[in-house]
Amino acid sequence: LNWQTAKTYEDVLYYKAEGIAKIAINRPQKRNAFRPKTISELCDAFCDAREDTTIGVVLFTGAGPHTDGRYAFCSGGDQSVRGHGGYLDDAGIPRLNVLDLQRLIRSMPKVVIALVAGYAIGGGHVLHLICDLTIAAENAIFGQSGPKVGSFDGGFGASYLARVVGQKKAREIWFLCRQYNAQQALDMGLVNTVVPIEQLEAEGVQWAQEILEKSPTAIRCLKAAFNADCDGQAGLQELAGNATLLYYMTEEGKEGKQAFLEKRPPNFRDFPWLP
Ligand code: 2NE
Repeated sequence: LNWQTAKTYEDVLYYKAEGIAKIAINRPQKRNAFRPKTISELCDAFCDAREDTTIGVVLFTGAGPHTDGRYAFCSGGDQSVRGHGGYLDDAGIPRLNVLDLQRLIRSMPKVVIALVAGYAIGGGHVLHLICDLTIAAENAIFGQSGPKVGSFDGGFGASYLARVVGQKKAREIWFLCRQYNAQQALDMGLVNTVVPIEQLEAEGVQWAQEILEKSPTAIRCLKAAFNADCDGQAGLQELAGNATLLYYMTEEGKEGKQAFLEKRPPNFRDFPWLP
């Protein structure tokens, strides 16, 4: 496709072509971890795509590879700007504004397809999860990391994950923080298909073009219908966001972040497993 730049940002690339929008996180040197500014820019681009009546499908991806040759969709919140209560914006205000982005992707009446090459980890894993469809490259790696780095997503990251892969698998994913390859993700219903990395975008465009042949109103009603079944999870998301904010203020939460930044294993041994 002849992608045209739709808007220019610092952390995000945004293109449009033939009814399709392509939005990419552009921080490959950080495995596409997001800071509050990244999320504000993503929300701006997604809002623009939602408002544009010529756009029916959004491809959401991560720019790459990094100079070390490795790819990432997104590695979650940028731990280097994590402060007391959230991720600090330029004014020093702690934010968990990725929750706003989750709600936007979920509620916009257009189809959002995640194209995942490399890592989709932590809050980055939840971002692919919340998309309507996921196409994985063969090198994709999926997982949650919160209990290692002093974080959790008790909203869609827990309850919607359990809807997608089942309670047992979702608990395994969160409690053990293992990483899963593309084939394992396909086997557990976490992604729709797996393709060689060279074909990732072309496959996304192909899926988008098939969707664009369909009735916009039927598609929007179906997306709303699939969402409605899980709408209680939207309330859980807001409550869980508050719990995460409070957890980020604790010594236990801070130990996880600090360990990641110091490139050492976390030491949670001093914190009790309360009854
Ligand atoms: C993604 C992963 C597994 C990749 O590992 P590897 O070995 O391929 O790369 P490396 O060396 O860890 O990362 C490359 C560079 O990117 C930075 C690293 O620090 C490193 O920087 P340099 O040493 O080259 O300077 N980087 C990677 N991820 C980062 C991050 N999230 N924040 C800041 N810098 C990051 C490996 O990198 C990894 O495990 N990353 C962390 C994943 C993680 O725990 N994310 C946060 C989860 S919490 C969350 O996202 C969240 C939430 O739970 C609730 C609300 C909001 C957010």
